[in-house]
Amino acid sequence: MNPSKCMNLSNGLAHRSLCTPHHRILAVWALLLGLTAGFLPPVMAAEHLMAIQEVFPGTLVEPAAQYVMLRMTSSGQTFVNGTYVELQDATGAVLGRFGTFDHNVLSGGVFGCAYPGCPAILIGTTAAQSLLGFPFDQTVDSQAGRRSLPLMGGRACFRSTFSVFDCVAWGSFGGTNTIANPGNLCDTNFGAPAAPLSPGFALTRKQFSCASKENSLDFENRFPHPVANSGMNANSDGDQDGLIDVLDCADGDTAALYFPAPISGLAVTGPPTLVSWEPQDRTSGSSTLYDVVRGGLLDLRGSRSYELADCMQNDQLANSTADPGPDPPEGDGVYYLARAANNCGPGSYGNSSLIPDPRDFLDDPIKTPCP
Ligand SMILES: [Ca+2]
Ligand SMILES: [Ca+2]
Ligand SMILES: [Ca+2]
Repeated sequence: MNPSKCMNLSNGLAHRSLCTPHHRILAVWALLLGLTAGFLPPVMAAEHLMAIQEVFPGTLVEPAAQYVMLRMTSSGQTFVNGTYVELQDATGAVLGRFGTFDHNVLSGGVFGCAYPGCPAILIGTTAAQSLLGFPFDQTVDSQAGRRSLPLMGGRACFRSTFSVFDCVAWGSFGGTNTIANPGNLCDTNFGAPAAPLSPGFALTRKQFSCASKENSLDFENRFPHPVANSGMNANSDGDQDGLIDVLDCADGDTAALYFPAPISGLAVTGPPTLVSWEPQDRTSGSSTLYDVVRGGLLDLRGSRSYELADCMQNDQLANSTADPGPDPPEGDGVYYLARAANNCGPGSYGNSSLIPDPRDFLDDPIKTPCP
């Protein structure tokens, strides 16, 4: 027995134990542990070396299809059970949780891996899982107190009960974008907020530096590219227009992206009368065009249908149009409805709560005033 080995132990009890005749068995265990340690990452049972990589608020058509993708920045960050994504509103007040992990993940990656070469972890809604078409690592729908991502301004932080590991703020967030109790040795000041969340896009990390984090420089809105911990994904993009096949309405046409959504933000200003709406070319592609129909309110009230509507603009490129027509007579008014179309076909003028829906006439490919 080597007395010097005994002296290295600080605990007297352990000292006696190691210096008993069992020391040879203990020495074999130590040898095994030493060998094993050579094949495993230096940090075991960890979750703190993680960065938020994508924040996806859903699409114009499916706003409930939301996910957050985390990315390990070192190997072995698999012990996520109990960790969660916390959400704050634009003032920095805690809204609740986007979701909580109720289990660990399997893949810790290759020893020595670094961002973005280590495994991802995907947490989101079943609507997002269905939209993307492959299993997420954690679905969150039924979790108590869950909140959706605040679109215009907010902050998401990946954290455990006592430590915060990474945050991204966006849009109009005006709260404090720092953390007090970092769970790693990375930058604790995340700087200015990134761009607002935008339906159809994932707020995507384009660079990672543990020592220097700046949300406004590190993130931008790109089309989503989610990956699960196993590496499973649906990220093939046949026409290379940036929108993956499962979301692309035409996989062989770079001028068409998402199928057109119902128009939002329809407004009338004037005089002179100008009708405008939210453009969809960023989400539906360069082939996006708009139809605008116009009719009289007294006609609409009398007939309870849109069959007297006129086509005011057909297949127009701009997201606004002037109405040079005369003002309606006193006691009457003018209504406008618009839809988007792209190379995949026309979208809808929208739906009312009535059955049958009077707008079905406008959406009918044969009867519609602006074919
Ligand atoms: Ca595509
Ligand atoms: Ca396409
Ligand atoms: Ca048309």
